[in-house]
Amino acid sequence: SEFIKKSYCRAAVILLGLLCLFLLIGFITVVFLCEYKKYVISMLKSSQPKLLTDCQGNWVAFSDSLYQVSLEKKSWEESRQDCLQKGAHLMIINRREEQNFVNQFKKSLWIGLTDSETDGRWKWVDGTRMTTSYWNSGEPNGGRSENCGEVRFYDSENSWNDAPCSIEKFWICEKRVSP
Ligand code: MMA
Ligand code: CA
Repeated sequence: SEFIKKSYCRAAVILLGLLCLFLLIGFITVVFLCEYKKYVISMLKSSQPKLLTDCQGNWVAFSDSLYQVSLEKKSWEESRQDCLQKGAHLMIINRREEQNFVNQFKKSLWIGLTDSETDGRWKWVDGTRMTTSYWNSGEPNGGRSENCGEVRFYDSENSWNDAPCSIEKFWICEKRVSP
């Protein structure tokens, strides 16, 4: 019976040992998963400001507005939509300084100018009529087939061209800052 007692004791010790081992493995797993979760959350948090600056980036300040030249090409209408989504609008050129500013990008760019409603009656995307213009010589020449305005002959102050609205081009958004 002394032998049986010893055997039970040994079995109990082994069982307890195994139980402890399983508990330890479980504990380590839980701690590891919790720490891993904390790590992932901290990574997400620390990368957020970077993402935000990237999303809001590429805006250039000039006078009372911010301007953003696109990184891809789209039709005039899709460009207009992109600016609206960003709380902005396709660039509206009211002053000579703005005209010289946009030419400095040395890029063909859609601006917020169209005569889609009535041929020859050029309007800005805010609904105002175009009064001062910077058409290149011979432009606008597209009649009913070129109803959207672009900056194209940027080496000349008079850089505007009328082009077919469906053509995919880079574009420039404008966000008015104050008044
Ligand atoms: C292209 C087109 C027109 C523009 C002329 C100027 C050939 O057509 O962009 O809109 O008026 O070039 O040469
Ligand atoms: Ca033209």
